[in-house]
Amino acid sequence: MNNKKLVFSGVQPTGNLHLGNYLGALKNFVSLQKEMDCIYCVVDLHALTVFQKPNDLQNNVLETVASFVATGLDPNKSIIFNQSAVSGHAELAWIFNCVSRVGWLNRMTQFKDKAGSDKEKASVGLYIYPNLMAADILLYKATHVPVGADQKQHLELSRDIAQKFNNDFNCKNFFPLPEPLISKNISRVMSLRDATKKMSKSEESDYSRINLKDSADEINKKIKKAKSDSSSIPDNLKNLEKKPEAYNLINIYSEISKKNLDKVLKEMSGKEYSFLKNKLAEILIDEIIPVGKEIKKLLSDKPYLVQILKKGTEKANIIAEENLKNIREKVGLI
Ligand code: AQP
Repeated sequence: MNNKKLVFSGVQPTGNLHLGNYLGALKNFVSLQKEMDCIYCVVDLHALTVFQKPNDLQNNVLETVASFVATGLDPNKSIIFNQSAVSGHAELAWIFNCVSRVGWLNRMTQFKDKAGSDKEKASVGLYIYPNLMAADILLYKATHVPVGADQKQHLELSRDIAQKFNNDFNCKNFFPLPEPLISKNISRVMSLRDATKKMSKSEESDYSRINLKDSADEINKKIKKAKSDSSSIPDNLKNLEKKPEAYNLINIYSEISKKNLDKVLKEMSGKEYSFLKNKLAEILIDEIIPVGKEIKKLLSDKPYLVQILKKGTEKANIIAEENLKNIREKVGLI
């Protein structure tokens, strides 16, 4: 077996990227680029699982590429492309639809969350989305997948599919079992309005998230309005954990300021939440505003972004076609 480490991850072009995508995924992508070969994909086929207006989808694909580059991904080092441009993703997803089991998909909590109370009305695509995600990763035989904690279950399913394929077609170690790379400090950034839910692009209220393109004024307002607590900041983690909204804000502060939680609690204990919010807004503005400016600058040169996708697609296709040739052979397709 080829033991070379290869990173693959994807981001859906479903709207403005936010602080959750930034801390849970993009920052990780950038640091991995220094150590390993990386493939980063704008997963437009995944976006279709929930209806997208065609024009919005096109703009969001380019905006996602701009966000990748603005946060530090280098298109000359990493392969950056959009999923639909490499048809192998859809082909392998079909093969995996036939390997994966209904019982496995029935356990996926994200489908339950996204489909809501009326599952009958959800698209079939939304239900089988994790099989396509397995195809995205395994088409390149990727070994490591940086994701937020919300994707851990889907990644476990990718491992199950890889394992079953290797067993069914009697080809031990053909597909690697991909490992999740989940940020240790902040794996899940929660909504600023309801800390039981993750920060998300599709959440109705814009006040629930900090978008990478927000102005300093918007960041200030959103942090000031973020749900917190009327008592003062506790001096220990155990008490903080009982207050999920406050915990989320402190966690974000800790991650951006690069101070561990104990240190932050020492600095903040006994103070009002307004003190934390002022400090948090300040460091978020310092961190996010330059990224937002760069995204806007890149978006003013769409041909450059299209060119990044074109070059990335060419590179991705070469690896995909080579692997697909072997996959078709294993399965018995002529
Ligand atoms: N709140 C979050 N905290 C930490 N990581 C997160 N990610 C997403 N939200 C958070 C990580 O970002 C990467 C890209 O995610 P995605 O955009 O492809 O899909 P998603 O997880 O479904 O993100 P959203 O914002 O919730 O999008 P919508 O609303 O369109 O479904 C992934 O690695 C994810 O873990």
